[in-house]
Amino acid sequence: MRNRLCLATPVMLLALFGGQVMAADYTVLVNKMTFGPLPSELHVGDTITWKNADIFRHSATATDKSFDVDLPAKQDVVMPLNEAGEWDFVCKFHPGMTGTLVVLP
Ligand SMILES: [Cu+2]
Repeated sequence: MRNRLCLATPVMLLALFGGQVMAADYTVLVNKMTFGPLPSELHVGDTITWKNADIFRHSATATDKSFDVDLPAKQDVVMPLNEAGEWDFVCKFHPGMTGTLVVLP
């Protein structure tokens, strides 16, 4: 029992604090025609759940067209982060809605 604990602890710590070891899901609230704050520590393998609380359809569309996520009214849409990079994005229906997505390796 004691040996098993000694082995398990470093693995658990790595999983908890390694950042890149465990994928995480982050929720970004889209509300009142605004994208909520994006997490600062997004990594490849994580997912974003866009939660559109508005009665309007929105989108999260990269200005370089790398991604284009449709966000129907009152729905959640999951977006996997498959690539590291930095993208400015906009709602294609409401060009005043903007944000920047930064994904670390
Ligand atoms: Cu919109």
